[in-house]
Amino acid sequence: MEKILNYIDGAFEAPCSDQYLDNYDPSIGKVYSLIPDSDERDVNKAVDAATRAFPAWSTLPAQERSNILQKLADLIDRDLDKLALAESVDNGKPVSLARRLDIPRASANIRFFATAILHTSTETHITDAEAINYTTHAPIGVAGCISPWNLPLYLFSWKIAPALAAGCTVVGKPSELTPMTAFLFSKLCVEAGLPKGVLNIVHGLGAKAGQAIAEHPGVAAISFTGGTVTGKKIAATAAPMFKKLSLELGGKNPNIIFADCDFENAVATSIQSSFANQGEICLCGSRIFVERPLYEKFVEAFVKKTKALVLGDPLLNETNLGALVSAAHKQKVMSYIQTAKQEGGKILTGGNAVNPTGRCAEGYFIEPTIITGLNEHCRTNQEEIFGPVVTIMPFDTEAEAIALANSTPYGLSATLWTENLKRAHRVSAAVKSGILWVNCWLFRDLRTPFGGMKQSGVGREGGWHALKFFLEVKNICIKL
Ligand code: TXE
Repeated sequence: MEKILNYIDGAFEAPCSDQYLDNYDPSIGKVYSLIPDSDERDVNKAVDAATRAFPAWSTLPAQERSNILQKLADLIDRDLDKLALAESVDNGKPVSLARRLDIPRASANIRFFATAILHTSTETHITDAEAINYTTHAPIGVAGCISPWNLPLYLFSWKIAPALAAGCTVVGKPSELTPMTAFLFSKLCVEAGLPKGVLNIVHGLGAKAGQAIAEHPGVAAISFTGGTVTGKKIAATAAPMFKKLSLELGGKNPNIIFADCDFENAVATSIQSSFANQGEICLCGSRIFVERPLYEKFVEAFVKKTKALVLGDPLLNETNLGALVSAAHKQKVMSYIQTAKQEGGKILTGGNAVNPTGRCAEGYFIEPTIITGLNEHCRTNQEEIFGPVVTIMPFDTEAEAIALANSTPYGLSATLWTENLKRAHRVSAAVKSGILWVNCWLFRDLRTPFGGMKQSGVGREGGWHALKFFLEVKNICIKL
């Protein structure tokens, strides 16, 4: 069985413990590879390597850093099919989605930051005729990048690309549920000529390897994407050490549909925003609010389209929904469907675990599920389910829609459907979320800020926000 290895100081290594964890293919429910069960000894080695590599990498001319990173992006493109297949097998997502979204976005992220550093500028402030101030931005040091399982290579690249481009060296930890594409990526780093120690990848459990990264005094900044509970733990560890922190956490995003919307577009896109990647995207709109005059019509069309979605083998091109990432996660999502029923919810379609016939009979599949009849305060509408489950609720006024949208502790993203421009501006201003999409969903311009309010996180990624996170700002004042 294939053994994944840590990538430390440019070499591939077994974990110090010599222990491995099982890695499951969730579409068949079987172990197919082994993951290093790394601990603080491996993290110490990785931080040492990153510390040694920092002086040379951080002072390498931007053009040379850019060339190496662009080579890496080219290699990802070259290996698109191989990486997409690996992502699908590791995560359970449809291979067509990985080929269309995950892998191309990973190379796009790297290319974006590799070229962004060629176009930077700094501020200068002239204080009357007395002094001149100029501001420098220097890489902060060794960065810890901890990423989740839902968009494995995509979100890993979203963190390491700005860190490496900024001149930091990195200790990265992909999720223990989906380590494969980061492992394949580490091989591409060698091929691209990334100097040893610049990027180190330690595989293993969050509470062990991840926690050791958060605790290590040699790590100056932590960029994390994952659950809110984990984010709190990392903040509790890293904040008293005054580490710089960027936390991209969970969401319970509203999808607000006004009666004057472009109906066909709203329905079709809501299918995507509800069920893409089995609903395992932090930006999915899991609470759908529909203005009452449109409510019945929307529900009917939305249920019909949902029933037409193809659930099953992620390796087949016609599949729309694959497997959930793990048996434990499937259990968690099913328990929320149970909770919804206990809370008085009505299941309009779905609600069941599925065992497809053939190859995937033991996989972790759940039908796309639509629930109505719940109020905004119940657990189903307050807690992040992170699966193919949405609720639909009617509303009567714009003020009510805003109140419903803002009724959770989260504030990551929101979607709004209306043809009324003034209303679009008003509602966008009033909804408390870091990202607002009007008449679209997941439309991303990599230059724009990305991140959440309230319990959805601290800080922003994307564009200059991401680069600046990995840079330390210094002002130099010279008296004239
Ligand atoms: O995430 P975790 P999990 C949400 C979603 C999901 C829940 C839990 O609701 O059901 O989070 O998922 C590492 N110190 N999202 O358990 O645990 C871990 O190894 C340092 C939302 O997979 O937060 C992994 O690499 N690191 C989300 C990463 O943190 C630790 C995407 C994320 O794992 C650690 C995924 C610790 N103490 C899940 N504990 C989004 N918003 O995109 C764990 N880790």
